[in-house]
Amino acid sequence: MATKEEILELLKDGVINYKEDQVKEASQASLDAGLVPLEMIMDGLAAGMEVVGQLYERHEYFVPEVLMCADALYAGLAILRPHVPKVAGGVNAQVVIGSIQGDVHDIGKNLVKMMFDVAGWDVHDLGRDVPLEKFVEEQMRTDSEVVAMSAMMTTTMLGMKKVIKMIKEKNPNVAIMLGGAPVTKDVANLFGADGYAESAGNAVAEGIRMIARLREMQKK
Ligand code: B12
Repeated sequence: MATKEEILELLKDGVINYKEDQVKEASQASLDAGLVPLEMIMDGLAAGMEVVGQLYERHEYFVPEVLMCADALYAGLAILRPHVPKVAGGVNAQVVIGSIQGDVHDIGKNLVKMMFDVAGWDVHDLGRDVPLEKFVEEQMRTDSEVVAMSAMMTTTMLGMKKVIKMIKEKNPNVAIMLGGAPVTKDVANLFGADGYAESAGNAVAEGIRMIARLREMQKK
């Protein structure tokens, strides 16, 4: 039987070289071997996508290759995701999440969504290329305390500032969190957001911190 390291390598290599069947087989093998699915997703699939990003930046890969890599990643995610256990005693909270208008990048957003989901949050996923007003409408419809937006392009991230303004005008008691490669803590502050996390791994902790602050402020 393959070791954990070998399976992680197969997942990573499968994403990098868009070998969808290899990713599917390695994903199933990791489940059969009782390995931790979240670790397979983060250290295998997402780690592979990070390398794809570097290849794209070095102009060794172009959009068609990257799309095939994304397909391979999603094939693995479909197998592993249902096996990521929910965290016991999660917070009772709702989050609206989506990739901002003009932005079709959704891999990072989907990983963040998964983390909120397994942490027991009610997640309202708007998908990708989400019109700015849709974030406002969905927040109001669901009365969610948190809105999380993802942007992967310097051009699209400007839309997040507009959404923050629109939401805060309608309802100041909403905590807004930003993320995505071009977004930094400084950018998030500048846009008037309440929170920022650089990876899916710390998004939930940031969400909980924001909710605690919000509830504290409401008591005053
Ligand atoms: C995959 C990819 C694509 C795929 C997207 C597939 C999909 N379904 O997502 C495809 C091929 C479709 C694509 C298209 C394009 N892409 Co592209 N793409 C990438 C690439 C290679 C990887 C992104 C990725 O998935 N990374 C892996 C995930 C796991 O990481 P992540 O997204 O950063 O997410 C993590 C964190 O950022 C964070 N996070 C993300 N969102 C959120 C949200 C919240 C709330 C929080 C808390 C955290 C958080 O947590 C995540 C997990 O830890 C990047 C290069 C790169 N280095 O990032 C370029 C990149 C983002 N693309 C780029 C460009 C320019 C394009 C195109 C315009 C190319 C073209 N000429 O057509 C189009 C744009 C289409 C559009 N309108 O959106 C540029 C953007 C440049 C910029 N700064 O503006 C990049 C940076 C490449 C480059 N260096 O030029 N792309």
